[in-house]
Amino acid sequence: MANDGLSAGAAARRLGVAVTTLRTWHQRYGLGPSRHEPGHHRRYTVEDMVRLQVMQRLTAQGVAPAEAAAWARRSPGPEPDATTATDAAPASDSPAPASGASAPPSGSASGSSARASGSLAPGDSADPALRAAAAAARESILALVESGAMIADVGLGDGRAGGGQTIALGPRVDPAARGLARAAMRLDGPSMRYILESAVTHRGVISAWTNVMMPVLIGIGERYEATKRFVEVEHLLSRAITEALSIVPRPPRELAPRVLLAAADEEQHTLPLEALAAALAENGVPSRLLGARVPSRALVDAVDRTGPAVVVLWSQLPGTGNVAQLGCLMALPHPPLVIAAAGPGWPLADLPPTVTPLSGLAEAVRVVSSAIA
Ligand code: B12
Repeated sequence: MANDGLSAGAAARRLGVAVTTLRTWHQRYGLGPSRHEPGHHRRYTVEDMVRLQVMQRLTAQGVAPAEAAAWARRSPGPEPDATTATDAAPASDSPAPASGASAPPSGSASGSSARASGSLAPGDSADPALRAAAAAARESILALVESGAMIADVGLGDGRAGGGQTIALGPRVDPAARGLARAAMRLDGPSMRYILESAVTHRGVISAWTNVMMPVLIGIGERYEATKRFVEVEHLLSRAITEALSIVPRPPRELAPRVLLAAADEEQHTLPLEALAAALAENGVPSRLLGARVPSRALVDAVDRTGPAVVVLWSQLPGTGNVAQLGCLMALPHPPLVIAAAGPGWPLADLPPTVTPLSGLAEAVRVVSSAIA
């Protein structure tokens, strides 16, 4: 950005929003261009652009515009003289935005800024001051959203947005889960992925699954049950969760998987197994995930061919928790060391004593990891 700032049109293009949106943000929320020279239109400075990016990011996440604007106005900006006070070309050593009260703990957002979407001007390498400011703003936002502080502070817990199309979540649910639920109801895939990937990256799989993914899945399940609607939300959310869990780096190829994960015959629910595979990977434990609806014959063949020490069979629905399928594994000449029945579909009272019931993700990671240790 030239030192004299950007016109409204140029600012809008950089942000990827309409000029009318910028005008609205200016008139209603005071996020206007601050550089003014007599006889010329006002221009957007670097600080203005950083604020606009905060505004854009937060509104995309479902934060009400007035609340997003309040955050944007408080967002850290470059030192005042970095861009506006001198006529010298913006130097690459222009100060990065000062750490304000809302600055993230240092290093808390590292590693995921590359994935954070909504950058100010992707590829705009000619503008170091703006790039530095934007990067710092992104880090701040990421850390705040991730910590839940931002969404909590702006009072997202009231379920107002979305015209009543909300997913009911408990009163003490994690703020990131609220953001996810809102994004899900808006069918806003990019925001869902942003929230989910942030959670997985910064909190780890078990916490992301338990505190962010599960409440929203359970909420959308209840919503579906009550209305027989929102299948599209459930599908997009499932997809986003699958994608977010897949970003966890898998252990090196040389480490042969000794854990087999499969959904029971006719069982289409696989997300808990995907969470288990990702959480195991985080612990350095590789696994083979066969996926949905694995018939007994296929399961037995896979065990025969790969000789796993642990098999985890998932049943979500009572109709798929068929103990006979576990029996097929137990009857093998070389049965796996641990045969685990996971999920609410299994009739716990009828499980053979040699089958290990698993009731939670953290427990499953512990049992599986220690079985192959
Ligand atoms: C996503 C989803 C789908 C997706 C699955 C996508 C995928 N890739 O997995 C799709 C669209 C395919 C789907 C299909 C169907 N679904 Co569905 N689905 C869900 C939803 C929203 C989440 C499922 C999930 O991942 N649950 C896991 C966690 C989030 O929930 P949980 O099981 O209650 O968690 C408990 C335990 O499992 C345990 N736990 C949690 N995580 C982990 C992890 C491990 C490793 C372990 C050991 C334990 C554990 O802790 C929790 C506390 O006890 C649920 C809602 C729900 N409450 O589960 C409905 C739900 C399971 N589905 C339901 C239904 C009815 C169906 C369909 C029959 C719909 C239809 N008409 O076609 C089909 C079933 C097809 C089939 N034969 O399997 C009902 C089941 C009702 C019932 N009990 O019979 C539910 C409960 C929704 C509802 N409230 O009505 N579904």
